[in-house]
Amino acid sequence: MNESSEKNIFQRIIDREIPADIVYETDQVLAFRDIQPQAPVHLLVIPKTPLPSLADVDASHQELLGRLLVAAAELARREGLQQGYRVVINCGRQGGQEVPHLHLHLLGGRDLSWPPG
Ligand code: DGP
Repeated sequence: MNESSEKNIFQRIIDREIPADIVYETDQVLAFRDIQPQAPVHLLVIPKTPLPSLADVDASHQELLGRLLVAAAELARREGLQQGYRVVINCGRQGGQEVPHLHLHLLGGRDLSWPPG
């Protein structure tokens, strides 16, 4: 298996090996539109550094996690989500996480029900 085939799909987006509709980028954070949107606005906000899931986070990631949330809030403003939105982190198999690279879902543009299924 070569290095490229071992990468998860989000790492390949970070490395520009596959295309994505990128809407935000800093030195540490990338955001792009979800390929299977569950709402009129559905963005994924990810760290550029490899970090499989929230379960792998420790105190050394505190600043990075703050940056991800600040990016989500900024993007919600940019996307016109003044009426509200939801930020979701799926963690692990039972949490519904499919891609093993930490990501925040930013969902908005419609009424969102609670609790999730
Ligand atoms: P999760 O279940 O929390 O791991 O969500 C993964 C999300 O990633 C899911 O909503 C679909 C999205 N996704 C999967 N593959 C791609 C891709 O190649 N490009 C983009 N833009 N999104 C993807």
